[in-house]
Amino acid sequence: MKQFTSVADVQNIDELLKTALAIKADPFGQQEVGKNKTVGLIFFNPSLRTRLSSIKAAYNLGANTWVLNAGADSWTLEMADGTVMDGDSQEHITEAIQVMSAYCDVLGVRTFPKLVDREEDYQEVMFNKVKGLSSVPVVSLESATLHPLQSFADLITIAEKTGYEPGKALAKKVKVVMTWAPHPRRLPQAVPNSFAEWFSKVDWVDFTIVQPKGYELDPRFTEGATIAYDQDEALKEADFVYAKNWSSFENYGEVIPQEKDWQVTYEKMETTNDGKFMHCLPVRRNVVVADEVLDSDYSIVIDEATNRIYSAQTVFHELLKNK
Ligand code: SN0
Repeated sequence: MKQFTSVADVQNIDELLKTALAIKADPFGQQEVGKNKTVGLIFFNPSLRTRLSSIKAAYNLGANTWVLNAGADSWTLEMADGTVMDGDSQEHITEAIQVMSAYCDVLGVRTFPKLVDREEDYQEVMFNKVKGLSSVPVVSLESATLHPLQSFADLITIAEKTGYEPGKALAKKVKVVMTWAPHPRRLPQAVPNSFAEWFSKVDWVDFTIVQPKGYELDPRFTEGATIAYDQDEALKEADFVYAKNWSSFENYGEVIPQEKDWQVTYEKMETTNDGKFMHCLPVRRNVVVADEVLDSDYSIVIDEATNRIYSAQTVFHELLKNK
């Protein structure tokens, strides 16, 4: 693995999953890999799980870390080329990234979309700029359109809960349903794009995306998935219910008012195959999902968040092992 920006950087998903399960079983067993190595983490946007799980992952590997909240605890960075910097921006991204990548062996970067210009977001202008300037391998800590560390943690979680062992087929495919859910703000498509991109490639999963009309994701990420519009129908017999809000891809960044309530309720979970409720967090209680679900045995959101450590640790392991 040369970088980790999408599932396309993974040669073999099953092999990576196998490595993750082995690392989780013996989390401090690979400390030679991280010895004298530094993982740098740059956040252009807020984070709780990604930041802390990445730090923990690096420590487990014997590596050290630094974290920079760009703009908040650094100089204000200028992104545009060719500007006359006589305003508020104090340092250009060109120097900043070259310098920061000199201070680490792997560089994690988080950038959110602006949700204004679809082309700009989907071309990953900001993320690619950082990647182009970095002298070390880059890891996505969520970019404008993808969140691969989250999807990989979701895969580890689903594998654990079903008892899937890499290389060994299950007796029956696992039914995973990703459902759109309401939210008061306009959110990125990164988490659902990435989940769709990963799970469309997992051959032991039967993968459905259910959403209101107008919320179809970019078809480049959903190829192979079953696309549905009736939530009650889709949730029937689901083994995993993966809830997430996202804004419209077609009417870019917009929110389309809904007549039906798409919140995941206890009643809806009861129609599943004793399904497990998943969400990447942070989650808006009683908007996206009812308290009764989150506080019940249906919910595995904490297991999912815990596996963020092992998804990051596996990725850092793969990027550092040959350095
Ligand atoms: C982000 C998103 O991409 O949807 C990060 C998820 C890992 N979520 C939010 O921005 C939620 C913020 C809110 O207002 O609830």
